[in-house]
This record gives sequence, structure tokens and C-alpha cells, in this order.
Amino acid sequence: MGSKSTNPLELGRSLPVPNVQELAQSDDQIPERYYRPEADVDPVASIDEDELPVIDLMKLLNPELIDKDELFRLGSACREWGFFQCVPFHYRDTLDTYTLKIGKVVDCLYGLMAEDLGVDLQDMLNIFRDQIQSVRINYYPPCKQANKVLGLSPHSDGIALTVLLQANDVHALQIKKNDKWLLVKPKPSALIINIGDMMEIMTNGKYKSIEHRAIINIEERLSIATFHLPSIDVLLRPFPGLVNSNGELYKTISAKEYTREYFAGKLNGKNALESMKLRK
Ligand SMILES: O=C(O)CCC(=O)C(=O)O
Repeated sequence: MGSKSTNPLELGRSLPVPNVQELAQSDDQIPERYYRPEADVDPVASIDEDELPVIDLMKLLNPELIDKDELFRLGSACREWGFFQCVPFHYRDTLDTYTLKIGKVVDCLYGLMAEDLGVDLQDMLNIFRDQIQSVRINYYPPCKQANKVLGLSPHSDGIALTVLLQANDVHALQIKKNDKWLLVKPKPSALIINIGDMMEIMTNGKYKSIEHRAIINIEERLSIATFHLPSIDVLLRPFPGLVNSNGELYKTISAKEYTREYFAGKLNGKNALESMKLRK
């Protein structure tokens, strides 16, 4: 299983934005499009309410010596949180080497997820044989009116698995948990992993693709998101064995069509995934 660097841009892309570095340096008013009054009033979880599950990759890397408790924790994180942090990870590379290493971490996670779900490993490997990897570098400028704007609107990811690295020590990622926004404070050198919409469909809703957003701070912030999805011709449908008496919960759709629909929806909460549900 390897990651293929295909350019999926012809299927859609994030909205183009003006140069935010210039914007941050100017004393102009914040443009209307960035104002998000709800950012200031949405319910936010209290600081110590919860911590994103931490998974120790070292305990899971050797297939002969997998720590079953750690595997159980990984499975629960995917089912109950849709997000977890992986330690340890040391980032001192060029972007090329970094994405290559991330592809390997992700391949390893697919194998572990197959084991957790009771899915045939070969079925999982077949889906991701020619997987596509794409990278987005997010720059969030410093802002004096940080509480009035959002850096990234609430959305779930329209892919299978995302790996996020917060490149400096400014916290801004918030995930929706129990109807409140919970601020993620990753451990030093942790990768943040989240389940995307395609994985939720393929696991028939067992793993959760969770809404998240990024706030703005008075300090600048940089994050690197690496997205992984199956080859665009793959049909997204539940793995055999994950459909119980409730049947399939989502429409069957190709990765290509789902990607088109996702981008047409313009980062709007979980709308794209909701529209795939067979029962509301
Ligand atoms: O910068 C972050 O923490 C969130 C990034 C993100 O959600 C994305 O790029 O889709």
C-alpha cells in the first residue's frame, strides 16, 4: 500500500482567499467575509473538561507484539471521538520527506483499524492501494480582534484520514464534542489524526467524522494538514461484516463523486456527509 501523489484539484478545491499576511499587517477593518459573530458565543467546553485521547504508536508498530489495550484505545478514539493524537513524532524534515513518512504512518493505521474493526486486512489494503495524498498548509495570521473571526469554518473532512501537525505552539483547533467546541492542545511532537467522511461511510458509521474548526489568536499559527483518500474510482461502501440488521447507512458513491459534492458544498459543517445518509 503506498501513497500516490495525484492532483485531485480538478474535482474541486478550497475557496481562494486574499493574501492574509498582507491583510494582517494592514490596519484596515477586517473584511466582512471573515466576521463570524457565532465564534464568540458558541458553547465552548471548559478548559479541563476533556483531553484528546493519546495513542502511543510505539506500542502498535510491531505486528507480532501489538499491545491489545492500546489497540482498544485506538478503536474507542475512532468510534467515540473521531480524533486522537499520536506520539511520538519528530518533525525535522523537508515537506517531501514529511509526507512520505506520514503516508507510512497512515498505512500502518489502516492495518490497525482493520484489526480493530474485524475487517479483512486485504479488503482494507485493496481500498487504499493507490491512495491519494494531498497537503494543505494553513497560515492563520495574528489578529487583534481574534474573538470576532474564525480561521476555518466548521467542517468535517471529505476524505478518509487526515493527519495534522501544528507547526508552532499556538492552539486553535476546536472539535465538536457533546455540542460544545473543545480546544485541542496537542502534546509536544504529537500528530493529530482524524477520521474523515469517507471512513465513516466505509465503516458504516462505526468510526466518526467529526466537525471541527480553527479559531484565530493574537499570535500567528501554522498547521500542516495531510489528507488521504482512496483512488477516485473506488466505490465508497461499508466493508463486508460491518453491516448489521440496520443495513447500509449511506448511499454508495465513488470517491470521485463524493469529492465533487464535498467541494461544491464549500466547507459547510457536515452537510455533504448528511446528504449521503439513507435514513435521517
Ligand atoms: O489548522 C487546524 O488546526 C485545522 C486545519 C483543518 O481543519 C483543515 O485544514 O481542514
